[in-house]
Amino acid sequence: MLDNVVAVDRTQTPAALRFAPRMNVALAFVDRHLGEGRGAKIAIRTIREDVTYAALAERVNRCGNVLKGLGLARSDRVVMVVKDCPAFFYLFWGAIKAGIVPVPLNTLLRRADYEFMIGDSGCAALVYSPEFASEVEPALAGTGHKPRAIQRTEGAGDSLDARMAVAATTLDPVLADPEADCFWLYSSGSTGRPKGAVHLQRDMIVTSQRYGIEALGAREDDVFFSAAKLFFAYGLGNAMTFPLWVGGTAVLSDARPTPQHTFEIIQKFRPTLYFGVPTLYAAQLQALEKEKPDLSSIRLCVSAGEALPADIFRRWQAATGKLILDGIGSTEALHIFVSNLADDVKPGASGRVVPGYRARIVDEQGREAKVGDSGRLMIAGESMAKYYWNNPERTATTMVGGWVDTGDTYYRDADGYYFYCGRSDDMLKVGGIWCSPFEIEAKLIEHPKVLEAAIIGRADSDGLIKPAAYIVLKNAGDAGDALTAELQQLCKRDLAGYKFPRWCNFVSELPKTATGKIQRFKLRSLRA
Ligand code: 3UK
Repeated sequence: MLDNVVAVDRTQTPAALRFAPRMNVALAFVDRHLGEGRGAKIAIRTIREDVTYAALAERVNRCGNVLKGLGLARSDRVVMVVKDCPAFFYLFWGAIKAGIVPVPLNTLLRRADYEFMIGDSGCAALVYSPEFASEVEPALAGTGHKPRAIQRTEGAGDSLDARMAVAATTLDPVLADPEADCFWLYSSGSTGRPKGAVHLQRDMIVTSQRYGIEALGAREDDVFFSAAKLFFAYGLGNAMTFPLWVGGTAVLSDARPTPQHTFEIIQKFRPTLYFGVPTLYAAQLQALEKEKPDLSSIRLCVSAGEALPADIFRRWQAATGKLILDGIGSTEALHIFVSNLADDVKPGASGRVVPGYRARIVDEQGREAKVGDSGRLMIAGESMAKYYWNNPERTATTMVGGWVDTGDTYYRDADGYYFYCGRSDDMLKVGGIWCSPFEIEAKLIEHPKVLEAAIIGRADSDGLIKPAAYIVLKNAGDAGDALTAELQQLCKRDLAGYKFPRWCNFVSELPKTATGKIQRFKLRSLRA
């Protein structure tokens, strides 16, 4: 038993996981390392500091005590808008150890998004990095729900940092059922209204064991660097739960993951496992034409968030000699459930089912699709979110009889490889992050010259999807580059940075159904 939390029986394949009936998952990810002699080992590295496992465990306790001191109690939510830094770990695990539910939010969002999530979560506390004050503070002012406690992580005056410095260093774990609610992650829906996926105590153990160890082969001597940030389920696994599960080292950077910056981090910290998204691999490939960074520390690269085009896989292998393992994961599943493996790669495919998960492809009638026939990908396993907070309708349509509907269209070949064909809804993935067409359309029609707008995904020169707009103007004569720039500026001002339309096509009308619904699929079949 690892710290009275879980027993991993490796005599079976996949290894059998047996959870204690009363447990706290923070013990298995944080405190366990002290008992296993890793106190002096470095758990987290950043440009500013190294944090040992002993320091991590103590600061997690301090942080849990700060949250309790702020009046938070069992099952209260603490919303986190926190950059990739050690405080993210302290808050997340400190909350969990104290029985409080952490809810990390995407730090690239804007005030209207935060306003909704603060209200929807009914959070008792909100903690944010000072860098995000200009979006978070107006959101707080605008929402009807007022969290009891509001704290900046650091900076002058009252802060989490200052409170941690004077907090007690020990904390009794609040024990819970392995299937008790533990943390949430918000995921954007096709209507634009985000859904809080509620994850359970056991879920991070399942993903760390199934994908982290058994599929990826993560080990104690690995150094993990994820260009995808911690707020994203992908980054949370890559840069926090996997390293802490194997007793490895996580490298964190709060900077924007540009090619130059990621190369700098890789050269400075020499990670062995590197996690990116297709858009970044494409940008890095372009940068590699001019510079030759030393990437020799890396033994495997991973890609997820959106499909990795086979061409990027091949060019990366030619330029760096490294494999990129593409795998599909989701917020609901918490991490990757269909993946390529180091000794089993099929470029252009998402790979095969990760042991411990089950996948089905079903047709419109819910019948199993034949090999080669496309259908909806459904997934089951022990790390699935139990429900969406405050959203029984979406829970009922997405989580059906133990299966989670991914909303993706896939086919499977005779060898069990899964191939991505697109979304079953109109949602886009831009740089691996959800993007709702409705949200961009709603912003565009705020412009006084715009009558109607439709957003679809269009592949750029690397085969990666970006938003493209079809716009009907009140006065067709206004069309032109100046208006395109103005509309892009409007979106950049009010929406998360990756959501602006890269192309604006001015048209005289939009294809619609008899009931007036925009037929985005018809626009998708047009040529750019
Ligand atoms: C799409 C992919 C093709 C697909 C995620 C790894 O992306 C993650 O979670 P999200 O909830 O989005 C899930 C949706 O994204 N997708 C993700 N990976 C791939 N499509 N090929 C891929 N390799 O539409 C899926 O339904 O944001 C990824 C680990 C954890 C995650 N949460």
